[in-house]
Amino acid sequence: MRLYGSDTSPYVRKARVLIQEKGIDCEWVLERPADPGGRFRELNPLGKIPVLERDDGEVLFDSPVIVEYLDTLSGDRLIPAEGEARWQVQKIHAMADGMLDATVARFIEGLRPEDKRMQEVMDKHAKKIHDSMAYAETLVTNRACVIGDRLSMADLALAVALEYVDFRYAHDWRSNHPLLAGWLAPLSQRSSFVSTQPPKG
Ligand SMILES: N[C@@H](CCC(=O)N[C@@H](CS)C(=O)NCC(=O)O)C(=O)O
Repeated sequence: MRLYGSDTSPYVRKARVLIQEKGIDCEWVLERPADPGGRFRELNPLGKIPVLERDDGEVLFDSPVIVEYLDTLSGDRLIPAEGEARWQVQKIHAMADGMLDATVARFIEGLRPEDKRMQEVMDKHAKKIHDSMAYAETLVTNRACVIGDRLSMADLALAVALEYVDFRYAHDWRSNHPLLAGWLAPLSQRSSFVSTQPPKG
């Protein structure tokens, strides 16, 4: 089984973190959308990463689909199969993905020449990020896990999103969200996070 994607994509990182957390046998193939060609383009008509190529030849894409499939392959489920916990975990997973979408969009707008850059667009995306952080701050009060008392995809996705904000929209969010900062710190030390950090520079 192979996972195609770059070392900077947070959507790819979600899958790589889950693969490590669950000890799944899956090869990571480094492919970047900025480079020409790439097997992922042959496999995904949307031309996006991550893409998962299974040993039976089937292909899966879009990170929520990939991580849910991988989660079924071994050990305890990080996305509960049923019950209220499933909906709560998937809600936070979706919010974290929305934070990623907003951070990517804000970053891309910021790359435009200054005279073409629209500040209101950047502010709109920044507000989504800040409001989601404030929402998450209410969930981590005195708790190690976002949903229930076990590590779940909600924790992994939210931690990936917060670290992606540090990567592409570096600013001091920790002063305004001290509980969230305290919750993230030990997760960032897990080997699944340390070994999938985006490259510096
Ligand atoms: N909803 C998708 C988003 C994936 C995505 O936007 N990936 C970016 C890299 S971070 C990409 O492949 N961009 C290239 C393109 O859109 O052409 C997912 O969760 O997998």
